[in-house]
Amino acid sequence: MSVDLRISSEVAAALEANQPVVALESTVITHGLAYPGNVETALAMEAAIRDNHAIPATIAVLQGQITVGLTQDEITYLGTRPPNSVRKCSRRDLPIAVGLGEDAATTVAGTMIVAAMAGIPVFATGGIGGVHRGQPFDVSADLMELGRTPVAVVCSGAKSILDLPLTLEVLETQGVPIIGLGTSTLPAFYSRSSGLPLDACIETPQEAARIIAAAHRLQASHGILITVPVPHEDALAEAVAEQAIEQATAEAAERHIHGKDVTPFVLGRVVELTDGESKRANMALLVNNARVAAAIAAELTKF
Ligand code: PSU
Ligand code: MN
Repeated sequence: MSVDLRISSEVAAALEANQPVVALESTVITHGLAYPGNVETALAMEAAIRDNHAIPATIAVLQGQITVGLTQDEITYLGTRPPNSVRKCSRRDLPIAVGLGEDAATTVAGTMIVAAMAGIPVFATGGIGGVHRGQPFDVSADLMELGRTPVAVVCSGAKSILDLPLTLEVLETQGVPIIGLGTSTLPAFYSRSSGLPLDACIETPQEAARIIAAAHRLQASHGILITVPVPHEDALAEAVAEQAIEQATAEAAERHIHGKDVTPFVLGRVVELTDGESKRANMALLVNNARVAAAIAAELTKF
């Protein structure tokens, strides 16, 4: 195994014994949510996984060392770094962070690469990257990673501020099955449905495990997207979420905010415009997805 990979003894022992493990990303800690909600949510996701009889493996690069299974102190360390001081680490960033000995937070793409290296088949997060609205050539590397790395990603769809129909088109081209667990339409992150159709609708974690196991038998080289809607009690009405996103996006354009500053600005404004409801939905869906991923990982160990 790669000398650059440090797997915690707890995660290594669980993998060795074919016990369920769930990978977690770290960009949501450094770039997705603000302190202290980021650390609270990351620890709540780990607790939800343990409550469901699986072992959490939060992944990041710490001083150039790819680490699988961060400690609570390491999660708190990442969650309290000043904004923009930790590299957001997708596929192209991994050699830079490792080679230069940096701290870096792995995105969905970065986390999938490391999870596959470590032999962890199930990964839970909030939303994947995708195709940006009005900028069809700004396509997240997450979509290409899903097309080339065999990890199942449990999420609530793509970041809501993206172009969801175009995101689905790219995933189709990449050969990624998109499954709804308890839904027949693609979840819209803060709200439960985008109205867009999926490739399959299933009702149980056991069915998800059957699909993942079949992909393994087929030696599929691609990932699988398992989408789970935000819990009913924390969901925003679709019109409310959409109105806030549109207003925040328009304000970003008026203020000439662009590039990597757009997402933090828009997400922050959406929290203000929804009186914190979007933040509550975001945190709730992350913890719920962790819980569901633990159940899927447990079912998968039976194959
Ligand atoms: N979705 C969110 N918050 C986030 C992300 C997604 O609601 O912080 C992060 C994930 O780590 C995802 C990344 O992989 O953003 C995608 O970034 P980009 O579009 O730059 O590839
Ligand atoms: Mn992007």
